[in-house]
Amino acid sequence: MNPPASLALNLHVDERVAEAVRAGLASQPKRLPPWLFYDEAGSKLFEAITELPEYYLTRTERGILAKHSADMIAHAAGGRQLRIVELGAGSADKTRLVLAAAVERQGAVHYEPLDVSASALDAACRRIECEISGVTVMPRVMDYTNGLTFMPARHGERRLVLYIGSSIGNFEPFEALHLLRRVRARLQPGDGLLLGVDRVKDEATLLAAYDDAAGVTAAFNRNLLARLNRELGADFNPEAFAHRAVWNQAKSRIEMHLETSAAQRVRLTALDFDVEFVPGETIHTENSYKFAPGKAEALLAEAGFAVAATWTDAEGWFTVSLGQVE
Ligand code: AVJ
Repeated sequence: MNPPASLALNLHVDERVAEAVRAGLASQPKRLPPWLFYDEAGSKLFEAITELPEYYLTRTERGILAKHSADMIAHAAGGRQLRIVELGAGSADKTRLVLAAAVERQGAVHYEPLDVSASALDAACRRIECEISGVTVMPRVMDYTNGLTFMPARHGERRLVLYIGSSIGNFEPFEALHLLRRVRARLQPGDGLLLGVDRVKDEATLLAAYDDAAGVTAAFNRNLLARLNRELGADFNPEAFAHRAVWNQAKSRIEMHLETSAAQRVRLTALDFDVEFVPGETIHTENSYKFAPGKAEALLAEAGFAVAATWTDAEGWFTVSLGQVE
């Protein structure tokens, strides 16, 4: 038997990546899952996106948290000590506002960030422990879309789960509901979930946020192909693919695609797999669902939460809702 191509290439292939790429590029239309964006280069590009003038999401949510985190914490705590868990913590930049409000109210707080990226968690922990005294960080590397566990809460404590940043927008509505139900199943009466979602707004604003003038989002999208070159020994020419952002009105979502103008054949050596493209063919790389007023609250209710409050910005562009277990 021949040794696997990955050995000859001296690549350490992540089976989860290999499986997702094989399935996605064999389907029609072709697709790749958005979690593949976040290798080291992709995570850096995403951080750059959050600072773009067109990408209103991060600064709008930060504004809501800056203004209302004390109120959010008071609602969630209801006179008890809070323990905070965060799903997909990433750089945990906006989380610091919530943690500072919790420390302000109760003196000290346990913070349990969960993320698939160990390097992102590491950096976030160091920053938080250095910058906010009173926060004890207990990071755990976890893919919360597969299984979800929390540290046991102490008697009399309440748990607050943070799921902010519009991360839920990457999921199909039924997947989002299942995820929130799984979170709900882990919680006790009194516990809460703080959910940040992006709202439907005028198409031009939405499109600009996913197709910025500086081309950072285009680079973020194409980095996916560069990642396959690096990790799977593929020979994509990322520049041969155009970045496309589309507003799908019927499904209330922004879609990102990569589109090739010319026919080509790409080899993924580590997978021993060839992929053919016809002119104009696309790879669907992301959905980012946008919520109509009341939709986030309806989703929380369907997942078994009582909606305690929703906070928004002056323009109603982004919302943060608190769901509680009764
Ligand atoms: C991290 C999923 C919230 O959908 O806005 C940013 C990712 N994609 N620009 C989003 C993203 C293109 C982002 N989320």
